[in-house]
Amino acid sequence: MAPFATPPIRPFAIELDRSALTLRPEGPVLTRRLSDLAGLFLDTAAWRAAVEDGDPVVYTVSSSPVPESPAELPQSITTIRPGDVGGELNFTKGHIHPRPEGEIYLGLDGEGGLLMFDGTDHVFLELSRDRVGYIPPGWAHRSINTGEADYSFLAVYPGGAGHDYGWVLEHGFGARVYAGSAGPELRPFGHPRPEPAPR
Ligand code: M6P
Ligand code: ZN
Repeated sequence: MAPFATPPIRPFAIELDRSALTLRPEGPVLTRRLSDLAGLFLDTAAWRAAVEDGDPVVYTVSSSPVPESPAELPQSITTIRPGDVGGELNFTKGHIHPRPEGEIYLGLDGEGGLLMFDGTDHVFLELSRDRVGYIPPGWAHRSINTGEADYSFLAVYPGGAGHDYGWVLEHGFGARVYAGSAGPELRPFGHPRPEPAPR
């Protein structure tokens, strides 16, 4: 048998609860509020005002118990609440994998999409229910709720890939997604970076 950094876990079934949008058995659950997304929305004044006005939950990530260890394939369901900050639609922080490895997303419920950026090019994929998005190695990825209800998707990713959030603060995503009168509008960069958030 191949050597493992941590002992591999035993085979088991995971149930995807389509109504609760959770995985069972459940592992860690992460909740990210607006204050956790400092420095990411372009309109810093609108972001600060919304943080002071209740600091709403923007998204939750419900994982199975498969650990984030090399050679494992953890999964999670992310649910992003609808809304915007200064017109910019709610999103996940977004990250790039320090170890360049791919990832798979499956749209489960609601309307949303996947924005990817390799430092030069950006790609936006609409990813509603039953569409699979492929994130190649070397592409930063962020999900966006473009609808008026919760948006949920399943992610399956290499457990040793890691999450680099600093790269996103430094490089952005090449585009931002806004609520437009005729639906979501992708606005390519050219925008200044937001002011640094206060500590
Ligand atoms: C998906 C996966 C996770 C990620 C989560 C939230 O479920 O890509 O690895 O943690 O989305 O995204 P972020 O880490 O960018 O906040
Ligand atoms: Zn990832």
